[in-house]
Amino acid sequence: LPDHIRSKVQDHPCYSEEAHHYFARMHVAVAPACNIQCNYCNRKYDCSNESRPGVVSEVMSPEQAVKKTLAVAAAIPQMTVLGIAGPGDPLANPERTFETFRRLSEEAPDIKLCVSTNGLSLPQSVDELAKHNIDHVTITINTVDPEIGAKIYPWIFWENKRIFGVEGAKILIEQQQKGLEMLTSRGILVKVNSVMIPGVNDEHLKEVSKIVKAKGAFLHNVMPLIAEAEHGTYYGIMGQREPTPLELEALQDSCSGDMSMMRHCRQCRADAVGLLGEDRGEEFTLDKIDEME
Ligand code: CLF
Ligand code: SF4
Repeated sequence: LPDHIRSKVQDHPCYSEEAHHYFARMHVAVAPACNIQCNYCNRKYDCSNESRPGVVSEVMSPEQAVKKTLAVAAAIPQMTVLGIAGPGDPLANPERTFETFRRLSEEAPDIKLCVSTNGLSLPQSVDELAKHNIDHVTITINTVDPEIGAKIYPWIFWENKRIFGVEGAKILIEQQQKGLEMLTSRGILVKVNSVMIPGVNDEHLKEVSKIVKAKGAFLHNVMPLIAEAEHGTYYGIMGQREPTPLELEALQDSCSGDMSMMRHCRQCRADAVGLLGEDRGEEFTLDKIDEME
């Protein structure tokens, strides 16, 4: 890797396989609203852009989020990255998300800032992201084909209207691709997350991988659909099956070409704290942070 990129990824547990053994990340759940509907969403729990269903995250204010970040940073020195990943879409909550980033870039300039989004509001957010020195952006891109998109996204909320089906999916896809190009042209590292949905986008994700790589994405993370009916997702209720571990691995292999594939994702919750796969969120609830003071 060139030096300027290595310095950005060497202590980021998601962007570097090596780093995830030594460095921790934390998420603050400051973003409750969302501007699209995904058929795999379990927002009752957390945004499934990245998140594993659990109990719902404790939604906090930017002020509380900063307080929590500083407390965790003091307790866990390996915590190098602060991410906002839900429980809705961070960029659908721009005041809350950017207020948190602004304060952290002032109060904790050594912590890397990271954000994960469905991409609908990305193009209009790129300037603001660059302003706060956000070097790591994840876009969840599940398709580049509006017909497939209509099977994944029943609607989007766009310019004060709900737009359904193929028409909505087309706008979402255009915004995601435009946002990706804007970020990579500014040298911001972009990771693309894709949810593998058997029979819906599994074959198609190879094409997605080629396209996002050609546009300069740094890493592609193909994650398995989580569709447990008890979490009330549309797919869960409709009996959509999840991929098997072997199917997931085969797809990751066939996407790998010469773009790096992320294979150590743990589908974290929107309030995860600690090394990947470790969740120390319970140690740092707002109540407990108040007690620490
Ligand atoms: Fe969080 Fe995501 Fe940033 Fe990482 S998680 S916002 S890039 S700091 Fe990482 Fe967790 Fe997988 Fe996400 S293991 S779900 S890829
Ligand atoms: Fe749910 Fe996230 Fe999709 Fe929004 S982007 S509908 S929160 S999975």
